Amino acid sequence: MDRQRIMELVRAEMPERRWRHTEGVMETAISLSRRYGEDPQRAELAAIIHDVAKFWPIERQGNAIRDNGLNLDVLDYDKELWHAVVGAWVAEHDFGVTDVGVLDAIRYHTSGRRGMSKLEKIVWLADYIEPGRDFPGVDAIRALSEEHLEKAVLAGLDGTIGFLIAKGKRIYPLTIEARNGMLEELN
Ligand code: DGI
Ligand code: FE
Ligand code: FE
Ligand code: FE
Repeated sequence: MDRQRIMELVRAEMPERRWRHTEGVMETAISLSRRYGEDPQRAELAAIIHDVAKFWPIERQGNAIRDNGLNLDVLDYDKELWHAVVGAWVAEHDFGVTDVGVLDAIRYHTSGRRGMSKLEKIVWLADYIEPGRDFPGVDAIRALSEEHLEKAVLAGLDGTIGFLIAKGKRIYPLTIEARNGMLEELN
């Protein structure tokens, strides 16, 4: 399926404000790709699709995971994690995306994981710092993102993990592993 058609279908799945977030992630992912030597078109495609399932009713997300045997372990953790693995499935099965790197960037855009590819880091970070995001500390991470990709992702993971702790929530193990992996890469 071509880029334009995918954009129309994704847009139809979400309210206008979430589409504006998606446009922000596209723009930021393209600019990070140019800076760090990734293919901007692959990053843009992952960005377009990443939140496609975010507004599906949660039962539909859970069913998609169970019925298709996708990353079943996320079912034991926060429901916010589910739309990412469902999004990768939609990308492959409804939009015909075959680039496994793009599919993984969508699949791990919420949790992260150990050993993230450059494309995965870019999409994860773009989701965190796109221009529409507004939370304490985001400007410092935007500035870091212009200096060092891994340091910026680490700061984002620290922020996410701190946020989950403050809310008393459990943390999906891949998120912890993503942070450990980033520290190892920086050593
Ligand atoms: O879909 P978005 O809002 O654009 O962003 P996202 O897909 O990165 O989702 C972030 C939300 O997921 C954020 O509110 C924190 C929540 N979350 C819940 N449990 C976990 C988690 N995020 C991570 N990385 N790891 C978790 O275990
Ligand atoms: Fe998301
Ligand atoms: Fe995120
Ligand atoms: Fe997002």
